[in-house]
Amino acid sequence: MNTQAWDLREDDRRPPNELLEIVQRGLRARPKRLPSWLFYDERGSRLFEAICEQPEYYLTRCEIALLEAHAGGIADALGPEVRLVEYGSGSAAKTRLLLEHLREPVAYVPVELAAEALRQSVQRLAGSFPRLRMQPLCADFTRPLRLPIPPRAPRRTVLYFPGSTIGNFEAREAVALLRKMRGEMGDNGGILLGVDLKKDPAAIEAAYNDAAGVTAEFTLNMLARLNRELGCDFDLAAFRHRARYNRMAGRIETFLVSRCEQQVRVGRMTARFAADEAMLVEYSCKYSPEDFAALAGRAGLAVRHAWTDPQGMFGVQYLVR
Ligand code: AVJ
Repeated sequence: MNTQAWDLREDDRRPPNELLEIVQRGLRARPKRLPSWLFYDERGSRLFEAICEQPEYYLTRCEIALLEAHAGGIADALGPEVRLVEYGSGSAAKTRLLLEHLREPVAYVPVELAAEALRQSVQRLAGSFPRLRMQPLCADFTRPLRLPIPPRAPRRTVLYFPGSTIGNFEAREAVALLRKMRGEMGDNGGILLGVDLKKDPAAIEAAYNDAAGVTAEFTLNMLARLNRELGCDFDLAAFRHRARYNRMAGRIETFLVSRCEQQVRVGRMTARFAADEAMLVEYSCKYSPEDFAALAGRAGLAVRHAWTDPQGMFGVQYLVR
């Protein structure tokens, strides 16, 4: 086991007063909404890992099945001597499958805000791929990245964005993010991206309402985080998780619903909630392969290859200029 203490590059982690401003702005909005990246403190990252193991949450299992079925073809599409930059790498469990098939990858750059998850994932991967240069970047992938200088010139830079995290962004934001990625990958680079596909709404809704209540705990953890980091006084027992599939919009919409009329202190601000008031905390957009190709087109990207898992639940697309 590699015990090197990875020197994480901390790009631009948000200072606490910026966090407070973001939260206050969200609570002043009508309807109230908070950004979904707030889920991923250390506990939130662990709860997300637990979500991935719930029987209803098909996304992770299907994406893994897809990689198991198509990793060779994906590696052929990407070509040799790739520098792989992973957006929101988390525990990077899927990355292993991909790295095992890539031919002579030059460097792996996981980009992740949760510092501890980043450190652990790199340590685990370094044990299995001793010759691969690990260059972890502790940063927010929605901001311009200062990518480290690769150990040797890669044939191409491929941005890996698995897990359907792109689904957390509304169409306009998703296009803006894809455009930013298009710049970072360079002329001959590409983006390998996972998207959750449209399917039976009941199956989608079940995935975000697991019977064990792990997703509900994950959603409520956002409030615990705000209490801890900003000194707010959210009463977690006074809110509940609600996730519904909006068929028109093709997305899961997750809310924290106030169980009663109440007020909460957020810095110097007092946020008032009516009974049953719903605060939006996450979108998880679902696409058909054609929908997603059209979205990518708006960012100046074309689908070079597309794969789906054997059950047709989840898609992976390789996008190029
Ligand atoms: C990590 C963003 C892909 O939207 O499915 C899981 C997060 N939220 N259950 C998703 C999540 C509730 C997940 N992504």
